[in-house]
Amino acid sequence: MRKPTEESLLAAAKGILHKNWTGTFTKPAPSLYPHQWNWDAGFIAIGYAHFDLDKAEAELRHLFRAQWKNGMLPQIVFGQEAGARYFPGPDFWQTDQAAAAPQGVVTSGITMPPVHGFALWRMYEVSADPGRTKAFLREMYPKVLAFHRYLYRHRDPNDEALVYVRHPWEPGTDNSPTWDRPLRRMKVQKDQLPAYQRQDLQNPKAAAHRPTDEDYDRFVFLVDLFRRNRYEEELLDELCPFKVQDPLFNAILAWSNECLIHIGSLLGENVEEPMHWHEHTIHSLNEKLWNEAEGCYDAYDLVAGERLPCRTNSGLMPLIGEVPTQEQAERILKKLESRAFCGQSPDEVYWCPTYDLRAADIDFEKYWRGPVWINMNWLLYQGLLRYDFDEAAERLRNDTLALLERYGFYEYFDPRRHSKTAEGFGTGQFSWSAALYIDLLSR
Ligand code: 9WN
Repeated sequence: MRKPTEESLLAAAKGILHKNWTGTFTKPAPSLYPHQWNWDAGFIAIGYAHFDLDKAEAELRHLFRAQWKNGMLPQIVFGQEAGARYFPGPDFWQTDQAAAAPQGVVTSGITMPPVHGFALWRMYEVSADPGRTKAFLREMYPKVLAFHRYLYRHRDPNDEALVYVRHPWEPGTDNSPTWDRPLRRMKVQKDQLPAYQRQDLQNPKAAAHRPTDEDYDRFVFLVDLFRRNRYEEELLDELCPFKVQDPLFNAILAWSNECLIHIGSLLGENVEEPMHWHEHTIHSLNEKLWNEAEGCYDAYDLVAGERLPCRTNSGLMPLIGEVPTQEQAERILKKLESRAFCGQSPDEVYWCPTYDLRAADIDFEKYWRGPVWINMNWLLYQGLLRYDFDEAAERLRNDTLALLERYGFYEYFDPRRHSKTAEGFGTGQFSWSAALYIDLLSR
């Protein structure tokens, strides 16, 4: 039985998705993010699958219609909304220069985490009409395979089955402290940067928490490098000064590989290819990124050839793909239950802060540098369930629902439970917060 507050929040969550629906896709939020974003679309489709299969399918169809000829699935698919303001827009990306760009649709020129395999499988699990959803899986399966193929072909130069991100927008955790070191290493001369104007500072509730101008200079520097090289994969691989193997991105890949195996098997396909990826990615995550002293996974900087100690909750995420052994998973649980993510007392914070609470530069309000994000909680929850860490999973679910009940469907949240100034931050009416609430409530 749902509580009355849950019933009304459920209605509000559906209302947000309805409001952000443009007729062809769902915006992440009413004005800050006026186009379609890649991993948002996956989370949003999971929410819709509970009550509107038409929209769940339309969401992913719209995204995959923008897939590049080389399989790359873009971070942003630009919509046509009048007055939509976002930087960088199509004029800045200039992806029409790219031989691999699709016709008739305008996109950015980088990618995002491959959530679509598990999003499709979750859609199938909750679908009220499995026959219909199976037909949809048949339509999407080759497209998702093509995307994974792109990642293994173009983002894994050492054949490790660990793929790299080439821009902090690719892992989705744009402002994570894990990127500080590789970003600072990049020499960017302001007078050689193209002129640009940020649009993300106009939202008063988000402005103070967004990445700094120095970070944006680096974000822009990278995009400029990509467009000057017409998005040619070999050139970008050679020239890009930011190439990081992220445990979150690779954990998502591992889980989606596994779901591709489920989907392919359901459809009677030969699943050797995803099986091969699956095995190798899991092996390499453990061989290369596991940090035995810390009990979590690190990132790896391919340009500097060094490990990037990961103090964010991305380092716990390989749980989702059942990457760690039982013993490693128990170390991860211990980490989650330690001061790193709990603070001094068990009820000090809502789980799960994105950054180690003991870090000198933790910031409870800044974008990806401390606040709780609902998609990260949703992922971690799946991971805990996989290892039967039921108590921790239940706490994480309760904390997530409590945050949404207390503050509404914001983009991210101050984790401090007893702070009088704590709030929900970023944009309100955030689609994936609403969509994943719907999914979490159904458990
Ligand atoms: C850049 C849309 C996206 C999310 C990302 C989140 C934020 C964009 C931005 O918004 O990133 O992609 O302008 O900061 O960090 O995870 O997909 O919701």
